[in-house]
Amino acid sequence: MSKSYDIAREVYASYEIDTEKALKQMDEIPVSINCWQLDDLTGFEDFNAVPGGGLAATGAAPGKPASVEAYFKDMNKMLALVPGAKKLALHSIYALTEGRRIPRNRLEPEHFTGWAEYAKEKGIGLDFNPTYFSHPRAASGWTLSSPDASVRAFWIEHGVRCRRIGQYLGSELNMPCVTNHWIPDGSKDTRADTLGPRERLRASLDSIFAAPADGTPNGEPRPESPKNIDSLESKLFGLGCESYTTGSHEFYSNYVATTGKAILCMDTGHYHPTETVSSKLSSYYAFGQRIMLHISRPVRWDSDHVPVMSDEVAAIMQEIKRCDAFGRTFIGTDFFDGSINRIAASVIGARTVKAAVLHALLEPTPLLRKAEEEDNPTKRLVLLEEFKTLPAGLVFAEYCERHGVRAHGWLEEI
Ligand code: RNT
Ligand code: ZN
Repeated sequence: MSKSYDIAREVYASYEIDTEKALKQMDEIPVSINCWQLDDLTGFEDFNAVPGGGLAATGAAPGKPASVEAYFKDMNKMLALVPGAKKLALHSIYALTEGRRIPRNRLEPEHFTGWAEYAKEKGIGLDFNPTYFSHPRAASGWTLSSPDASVRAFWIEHGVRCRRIGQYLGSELNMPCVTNHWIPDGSKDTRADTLGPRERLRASLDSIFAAPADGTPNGEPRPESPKNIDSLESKLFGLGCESYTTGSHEFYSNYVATTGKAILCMDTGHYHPTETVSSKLSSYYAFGQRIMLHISRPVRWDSDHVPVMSDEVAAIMQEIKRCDAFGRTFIGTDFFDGSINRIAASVIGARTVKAAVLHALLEPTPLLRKAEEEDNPTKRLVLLEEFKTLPAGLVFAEYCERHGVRAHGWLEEI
């Protein structure tokens, strides 16, 4: 135990906060790191692929992996530099097929056995994402809400298969896998018909979720702790899709609330610039909802920069803590920046999110509550400001050391 941690422990104790308890809680709050930062969302289907669906990874930093082997080498390095409980969020285009081209509507759990083994070896969990973009069948800009029934059928089958893969990954690792569905559908210019695509999306989702991912026949009791949890990710707009997005926040909020078949995924880059995810959370918790998060950093728009310790990232974690909702919130990252070292980018984003979680766990929330109950907003504000500069960084350094990861100077290892 370092001298600086000892000092931090004393400081927090004077605010009635037990740093040891916070460090223990960290082991139960994994951060799910998006696997696609390492290669600009290229995936293993085609090493020359560029992302579609209005997504763009910009930057020309050297070292982008050009083979599965090179990718895993980078992944090993990245995981070794992020302390503590982790998951990896995979995309279906990262299937391990030994060079065989498997159509997306033919993907099977067996194409992810390699990932399950890898995760077991590393002691981490896995989340999953169907890839409803970067594909000729998505070239029109419409997938699950397409007017073309054969296009919809193709992507419905992809969704069904991805849920089964999620179920497989969750069972193998004995930890729920969140299978997150994001679709790019929308329109560059004003639409006369905004309802049609949404009705089609609703029907497509109903088909995808019709059968339980675990293979339980419909109508039979489901296992109490399903190994696959589906989430639906909304968005405001994408490149080339500025005027209308089928899967809006309101659309998925309603789908989730009325069907109970999935949970909502909120990406911090997917709202109007003055809207915050932190301010939305408790409205979902109040209805017993669970939430999946994509922590990203929008810069003026949904730009997917590397997350930093912004007011909003700190506020999201504080809000989860204040609502006592870490148990029903899945925290993940989503960014892709090719302008800086890609491994370091992943490490920065993941460590930042973890540090924000720890910072929130160390918040002397009961003292704030007390000031509020005493109707003393002056004291509340004094405390809020004081807490911002307590030595959370020293506790995070201790967390890193206990997990065998360098607190400082880790960049030298890349
Ligand atoms: C896109 C969504 C989605 C993707 C990933 C690659 O705007 O944020 O989560 O970034 O699926
Ligand atoms: Zn996202």
